[in-house]
Amino acid sequence: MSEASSPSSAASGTATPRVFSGIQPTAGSFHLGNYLGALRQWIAMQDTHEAFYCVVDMHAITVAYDPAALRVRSRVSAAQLLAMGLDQDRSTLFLQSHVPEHAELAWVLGSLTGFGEAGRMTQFKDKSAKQGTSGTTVGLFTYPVLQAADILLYSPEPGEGERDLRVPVGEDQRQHLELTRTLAQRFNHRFGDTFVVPEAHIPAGAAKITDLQDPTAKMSKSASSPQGIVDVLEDPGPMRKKIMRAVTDTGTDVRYDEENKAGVTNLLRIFSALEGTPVADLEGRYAGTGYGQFKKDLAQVVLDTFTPIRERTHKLLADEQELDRLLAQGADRASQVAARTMEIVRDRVGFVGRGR
Ligand code: ATP
Ligand code: LTN
Repeated sequence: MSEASSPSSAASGTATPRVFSGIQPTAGSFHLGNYLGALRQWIAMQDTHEAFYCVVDMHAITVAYDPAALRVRSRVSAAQLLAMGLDQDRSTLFLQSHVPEHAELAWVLGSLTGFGEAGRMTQFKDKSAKQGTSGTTVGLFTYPVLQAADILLYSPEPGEGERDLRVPVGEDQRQHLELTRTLAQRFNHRFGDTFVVPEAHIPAGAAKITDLQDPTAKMSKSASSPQGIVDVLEDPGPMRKKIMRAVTDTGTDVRYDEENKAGVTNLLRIFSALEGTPVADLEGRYAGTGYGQFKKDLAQVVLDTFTPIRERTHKLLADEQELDRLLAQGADRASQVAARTMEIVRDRVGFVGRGR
């Protein structure tokens, strides 16, 4: 029988459905794909869930990077999330490296992960191909195990109320979420019921926003060309230009057709998600007007969404001390949950408790 009981449901002691998600601070700004695929869901879910959101700086060091840039980007990432509406009073936002239990649980889960199983992760295959053999690190290989640890540390308590752990992410993270679920089940099977098996929360319409210049590829911080990506923090002029110059297709009708009209379809998805208007209504509104008016209006909708976020981000960054104070507050709250989970995990896997 275990010496410790189960992880408590956060500091409050109540059983509320939990949400956990993370994002890497790998660029100077988040982009439209991040916003629609994941971050907008983060904001909405803080009102219905007990929410933990993490800027995963430890994941960001698995590829070549510059330490000074990482420090800047971690703060810029946190500031953007707050500017988008994350509220430290309604959710918990923190930096991964402030809570060392993430690395500790990753070690335990890594010892339950098959080498071949980790080798099948498509994101690893893509990223290692880009880095080349000499640039591919063991950290990049075990990246999904650290991601599993991020999530499972915030697993709510067994046997008490609703045990629900949701992870809002874009479509590209589905395979990592599957691995996380497998590892939770494997741990539970081997050591007794400890972790909730988490559910991916993938938005229906906007799970994959594509590159404005190559509408068959994902809009991506690392892979898209500057013209293909709309940054949240981008100035209005270039932002408008990029949308006006987005690749469309031959023909003139604004019609949703993934196969033959990938460019227009991507723009329709963006428009629909940002304005909250069904795609069919947009098709009706722009019937016969051509692409020009459609893109002009879309550019305005994008600007209206991101301008206030950009302005708030700059304000937050102007007071670094206050931003760091908010992040310390988040780390304190996350640490309480993470420490409790690790206490149970250490016990279950057979480590001797430290005497007092
Ligand atoms: P990288 O190119 O460095 O892998 P990225 O641009 O793909 O970065 P991530 O940091 O990997 O962005 O993703 C952050 C979140 O945004 C994830 O939940 C991911 O699923 C989501 N996301 C990223 N790109 C898109 C996209 N084009 N459409 C929808 N969601 C996306
Ligand atoms: N791998 C993810 C980022 C990430 C994450 C997480 C997402 C790290 N840890 C935990 C959800 C939950 C990505 O590349 N977007």
